[in-house]
Formats: sequence, structure tokens, C-alpha cells
Amino acid sequence: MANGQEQFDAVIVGAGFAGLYMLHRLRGLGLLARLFEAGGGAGGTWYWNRYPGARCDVESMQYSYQFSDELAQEWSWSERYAPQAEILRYANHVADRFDLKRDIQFNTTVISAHFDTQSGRWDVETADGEHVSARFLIMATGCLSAVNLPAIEGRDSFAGATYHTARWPHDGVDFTGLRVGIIGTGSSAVQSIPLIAREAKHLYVFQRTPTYSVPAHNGPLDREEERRIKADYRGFRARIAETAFDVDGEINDKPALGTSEDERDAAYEKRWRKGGLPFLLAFSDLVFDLRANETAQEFVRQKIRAIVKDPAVAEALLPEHAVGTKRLCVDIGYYETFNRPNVTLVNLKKTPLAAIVPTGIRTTERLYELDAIVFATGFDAMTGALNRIDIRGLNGLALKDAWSAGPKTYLGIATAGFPNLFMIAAGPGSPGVLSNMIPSIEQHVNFIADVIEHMGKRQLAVIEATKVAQEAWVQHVNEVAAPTLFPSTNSWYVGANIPGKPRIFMPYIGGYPVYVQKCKDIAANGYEGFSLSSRSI
Ligand code: N01
Repeated sequence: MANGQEQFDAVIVGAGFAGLYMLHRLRGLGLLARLFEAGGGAGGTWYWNRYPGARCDVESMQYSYQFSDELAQEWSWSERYAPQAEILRYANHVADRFDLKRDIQFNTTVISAHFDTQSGRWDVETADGEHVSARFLIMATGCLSAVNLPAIEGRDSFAGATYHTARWPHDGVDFTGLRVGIIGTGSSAVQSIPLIAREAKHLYVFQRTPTYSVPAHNGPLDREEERRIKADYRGFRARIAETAFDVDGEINDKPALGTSEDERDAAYEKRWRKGGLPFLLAFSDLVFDLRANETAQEFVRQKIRAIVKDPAVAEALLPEHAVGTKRLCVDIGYYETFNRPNVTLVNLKKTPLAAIVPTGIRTTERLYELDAIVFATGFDAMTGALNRIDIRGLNGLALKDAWSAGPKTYLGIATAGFPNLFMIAAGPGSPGVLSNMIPSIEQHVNFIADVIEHMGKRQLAVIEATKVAQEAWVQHVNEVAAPTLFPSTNSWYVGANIPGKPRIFMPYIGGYPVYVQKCKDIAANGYEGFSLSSRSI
């Protein structure tokens, strides 16, 4: 440990919803914590993703913290699905209301964290060369924060402006009169394409994999509904927490395959009209049985054929993978945008992207001359943000080496060989990305704060996930994923978007309530599966 180094009970990395609440809880325990944030402000994903049209695909009344009744009552969302700027205001409101910013060091990137076996403390280093020491290291670095900029030939040779959706300029971009190319058709592209198309002279959409998207039917939040929900806010959220993904949406327990075609289509139609992610809850077998899934696939393909006027363009937009196995998109006028005369779909399946050149993008067919390129190419999900930091645990073991054949965690919260290190809601093996993120974050933060309190009361200094418990958890995570359609689709859930990344279905899909109960049981059994000791190792 360097001499004169500042000492903290905990260092938290990341000032998104996870880091903010973690800081609040640790303060409540009387601990001294420092939070490092690479960005210039709080808000995490909502700080970085400022592309046109960015908004949440979970409804506002559910995409909020629950830890403070006063906060829940006083905050009022404007729309059914909150836009990025409003969610960012909410994050800052929380940070200010709970006076969190005085312990946050912004514009500070953590580059390494090494566990010192002698002292049982973490030595955390920032890009500015600052070192601090902490007993606990808490990674609140997010599951979709490490930007993926694919290694396309000539990528950096383009003479015009380039943007990544997750690193959007704070003062916006004016595409008026410009020829714009966008690479990618995931959630970020689906949200931004309709708005960029309205501004640009011409928009070229470079699509490798067509996407399923369900309309948001966004609009102003119904004030009567808000009043009704707020009258029993705790009850509202508690009822939703009993559902598999912790998202409200009338789960149907009936399988699609035992249902007549007319009844099935009526159910899909009803959900299409209501809009949003609960489309996937229409039948119980959609993510388990390919034939059931095909009924939903075909329903969406018919919608695309009906919306997109040019049959050749519609055909190119038809997805083929099992719906839901890549994250379902929620849009405001996505497919309709392809009816505009200033929008061209470039089908990279037919004419692959060959290179980026100074004047534009070249496919195997032709050159598209462009003034600006938008990379809507996503993230190195779940493990990326952790592996980009040089994290070393016992005996100097690097986290990326420990995870070289695939990430292993216990509950997605801790990993063997890395004492006093916790991950919040982004760790592989946790429900995180398959659940409503804010409640998942709160559940993890509460678990971590409770175990730290437990250790304090018993004068325990070190906690580590045992290898046995970790192996059993990894096996369980794989077992619940195996019967689903998820592992077989190329998606960021399995790391398929990053060349060389081990192919593992990373999230826990056993259901949010099942997961929460497991955590409660583990805590009730004295943090079973963790080894806790009163001295350093
Ligand atoms: O990223 P993505 P995203 N050449 O990985 C393509 C959350 N989110 O930022 O599918 C050509 O989904 C890639 O093609 P393919 C949400 O969980 C939420 O859109 O690999 N194309 C794909 O089309 C979401 O799932 C919200 O063939 C290339 C696209 O880029 C997650 O973040 C909003 C390529 C990447 O799509 C990530 O979404 C936004 C290449 N070399 C995001 N490399 C909401 O709450 C990649 N692609 C609504």
C-alpha cells in the first residue's frame, strides 16, 4: 500500500443507479465511501446514451427506485416511457436529494484494483495516477457500458464525423442536409433511426441482422393511473416483483401451441396494440419451444409486411431468429421510417460491409458516400466493463484470466478468488438484464449492504465466495438456461457480438422471485456459500 494513501471503507465504481444507491446505503451504515465515475456527471447509462430518441423500454412508473417512499411520491414522470433527459434529471435529483455528490469524484476512470493479501484491502488506481485504499470494492459499472466499436477495415479513415450512440455529444448533433449512415439495428438504432431520418438529407441503414420491434405506443403519463399507483405504491411494486422479469404485463400461463390460431393471433394483436416488452408474455412457451416461438415470429413478420410499403424492403427487414432471444426492441415508428423516400435499407446479409473509406461505407456491391457515420453497434455486455479494469485478486490473479473460459460468479454478486469484491446487478449469473434494472439493482445493493453490516457487527474483515458454491451456482444458471431458446441465438447475452468472447449465456433466467428468495435464504443461513473470516488471508 502506498504511503499516505487515502483510506476508505469502500470504493464504488460507477455513478449510475447502482452506484448512487450503494453510496446512500453505505452512508447509512456509517461507512466512509468514495465513488469514482468516469463521466462528468451522475446517471450512468443515461449520462452516456444521449442519442436521438433514447428512452427506457420499461414503463416509467416501474423504472424508479423504491427505497424512499418520499422520493416515490414526489417524483412525477411525464411520459409512459421516460425519455433519456428526464431519467438523467431523476438520477441527479436523487443524487442531490440524498446529498451524494460530495463523495463522488467525477471525470475519474478507475484503471486498476489490486487486492493486497497482507492488509486485506484493495488498492484502487485511477487514470490520473491517484491510489486509494479500501476494504470493499464495489463494481457498479453497468452491464451495457463498455462500448463496442467493431474493427471494421478502414474504420478510422472516414473523413466525416463519426458517433457511437453510447458516446453521444452532449450538445446534440444536427444532421440537417447530411448524408448519414448508421451501422446496426439493435435497440439504440431502432430508437434513433426514426429521428435521424427526419433530419438527415438521406439516411442509409446498414443492417446485418433484422430486428423484432414492438410499438411503444408512448404518450403522456395518464395522471389518473399515476394517482392510483401512488396510492398503493409499495403494493404495486410488490405485486410486480412476484413476476418472472419484475415487469408488469399480464403474464399468460397458457402455451401458444395448445391455443387455436385465431385465439393466438387475437392475443398477439391485443399486446401489439398495448405495446412494449410484455408482448413476450403472451404465452408461457414462447422462449422454450421453437414452434411456439414461430407463431409469434410470424405475427411480427406479418406486421412488418403490412407496415412497409415496398415488398423488397419489407422482405429484407424480416427477422428469422427466435423472437425475444435477442433483446426485443420497442419503437416509435421504426418500420414506418423505411417508407420515407430519404431512407435506404442496405442489406449486409446480401452485400456485406467491405470497408469504411474516407468518403463513406463500401459494401461488396457499391460505395455509399456519406457525411456522417453513426455506430449503433452496442456493447461488450456484462463482462466488458469489469474486464477493461485490471482487477487482481488473491495471488495476483487477474479477473480476465479467471474468466478466460467464461465468467463465473456466485449469485452474480461475487467471484471466488476476489475477496471483498462485489458486483451490482451486472454480474454474469444475476437476473440483471433480464429483469427491470432498478429493482434488481436495489435488491443487490441491499444484499451487499446487509452482508457488510453483518460483517461489521461480528467484526469480520474478509468475505469471499467459495469455489464450491460458485460452481453450483454456475451449474444452476446453465441448467435453467438450457431448456430455453436463448443460448442458441447469436446475441450479446451469449457474447456472440464480440469476437473471441467465450460463448456463455450470461444472465440468470430462473426468474426474479426465485432469485430473490435464494438470496434471502442464503442470507438467513449466515451467508451460506461465502467464507467469512475475521482476519486477512
Ligand atoms: O446494441 P445491440 P444496442 N457490422 O448489440 C450491429 C439496451 N438498450 O446499443 O445483430 C455490422 O443490440 C449488430 O448486428 P448483429 C438493450 O438491452 C436499451 O442497440 O450483431 N453491424 C446489431 O444490429 C439492448 O439490447 C434501450 O448482426 C454490426 C447492432 O450493431 C442493449 O442495450 C435502448 C457490426 C448492435 O445492437 C444494446 O443495444 C438502447 C458490424 N461489424 C439499448 N457490429 C432501451 O431501454 C455490430 N453490428 C429502449
